[in-house]
Amino acid sequence: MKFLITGGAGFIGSALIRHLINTTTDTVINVDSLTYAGGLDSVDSVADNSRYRFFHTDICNEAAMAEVFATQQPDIVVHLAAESHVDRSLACAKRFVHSNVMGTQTLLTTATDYWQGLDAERRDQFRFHHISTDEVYGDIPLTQSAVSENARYAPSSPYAASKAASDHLVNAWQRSYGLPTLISHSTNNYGPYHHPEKFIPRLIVQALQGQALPIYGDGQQRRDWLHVSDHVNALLSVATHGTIGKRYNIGSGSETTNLALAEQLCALLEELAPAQKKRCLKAYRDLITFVEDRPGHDRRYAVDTSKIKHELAWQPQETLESGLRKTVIWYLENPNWWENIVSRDCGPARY
Ligand code: TDX
Repeated sequence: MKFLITGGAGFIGSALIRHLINTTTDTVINVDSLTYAGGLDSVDSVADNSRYRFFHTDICNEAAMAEVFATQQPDIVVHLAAESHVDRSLACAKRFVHSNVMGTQTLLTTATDYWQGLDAERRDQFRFHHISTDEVYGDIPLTQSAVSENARYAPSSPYAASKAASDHLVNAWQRSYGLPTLISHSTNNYGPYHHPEKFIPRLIVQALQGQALPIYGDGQQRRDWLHVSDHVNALLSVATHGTIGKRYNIGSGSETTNLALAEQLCALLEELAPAQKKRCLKAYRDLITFVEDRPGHDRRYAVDTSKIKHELAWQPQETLESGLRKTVIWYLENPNWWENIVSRDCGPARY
């Protein structure tokens, strides 16, 4: 099978590519525009494989995308390319609308043109899997149970609104043109090659540098954390066995507050790289610093994952403890990767 993966130099896309090249016989076409958040070092280990191809292409470039479809003839598109950091969307929403909304529309248009030209058998087998987020459902009060795929959309941030808009486009292309689409809504991911602007890698990297660990507001916001390897398995199940036109929630069920997570990370770091040995003046825990809250900050995300578990027999393999431990070890063993990123100017990450 030939996978066309957009955003394959990003955090989740690169994990998917490493998995496909290392554990299957599938071919991977990686399309990425290499923004500040993407780097080919995350796919270095598979770059020489004959089943891997890279195109330095922006999904907003219709002619270039049409060319990729025509020459590469993919069977499955997994659309991960997106601006993804909520704080950046608050600082500059335009980029998010451009990449996430216009980019998805362009990709849908080129994919549909290509799909309509396939022979009947290949047209039947073709899939367009769009990767969405649990953030499209908005804030889920503590008194409410986890939401199913039937919950109404109520995005809070410009990022979440841009993802919601792109989901609507995907559904419209399915309904209007019959494009065989699927959508999945994952909870917060974490794992190797995660850009240090995001919460977990930011805390690890800043702790190791003896810097303050910023907790927005009171730190009582709740997130469900999914190891990226579990997400990769889930999205392959959806892309290859999901029902056309359906949406699937993906999550681990490890809901925790940001403050509790920060404390858990500090404890792991003390065990694996004691602060005193790293010549930090303080214990990692003492670096925790409450800072101004994020505007419109959602207090809680919580998705009901019964559908993917029952229909596609998917289960997460990592617990939060096992996944965090592996992640901390990865950051300890790969300082060159994150030092290179933190030394670069990626522009303002906060509003
Ligand atoms: O320094 C920080 N301090 C802090 O308290 C940062 C960066 C974050 N936070 C809080 C905000 C959130 O409540 O931690 C939580 C997680 O923050 P992020 O890592 O920025 O993730 P979040 O805003 O929850 O969104 C993420 O999950 C859903 C991804 O960035 C999205 O792309 C994904 O769709």
